[in-house]
Amino acid sequence: MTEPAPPRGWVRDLPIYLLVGASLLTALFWPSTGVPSRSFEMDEDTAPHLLSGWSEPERHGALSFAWTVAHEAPFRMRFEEPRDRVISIRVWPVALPEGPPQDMAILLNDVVLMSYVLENRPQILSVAAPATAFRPAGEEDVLEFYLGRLHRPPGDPRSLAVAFDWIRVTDLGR
Ligand SMILES: [Ca+2]
Repeated sequence: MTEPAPPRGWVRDLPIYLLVGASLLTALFWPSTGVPSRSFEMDEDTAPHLLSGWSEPERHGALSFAWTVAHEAPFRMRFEEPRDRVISIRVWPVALPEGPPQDMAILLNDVVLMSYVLENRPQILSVAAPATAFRPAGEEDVLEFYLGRLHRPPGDPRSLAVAFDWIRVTDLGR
């Protein structure tokens, strides 16, 4: 008698389980143990990465951030090679009038990585980005944020969705 073969779906999905597990571990222990390979502080240096749908980076004391001001806000990056990575962001939504909370989806090169319902406070979100979602070496990768609601606060001519304090990308492996 031979052992029954494990379910094929389980085998097929194993890399995903491992990636998600590594992502959660990274989220739990970073920044105490991990070092992001790329860090975008959403300041003047980040401005060239902001495509449409972003405000100019601004500062409040030592804090630098940029608002998303459209339902779609693409952010361009370039890496030396595709790899499994974890993308982390620190964000907070604009204070919304009555209605549903802000929701946001994160896409990498048109692949949906995750959808979120945001809380009304600063929060750090981490998502696994598999190597297969990245473009070949040297080509531009587009990280895109879809924002559910825009709101124009009193005294501000802009319609705002979500403010970004930083975007950090951590390499996991090949
Ligand atoms: Ca910042």
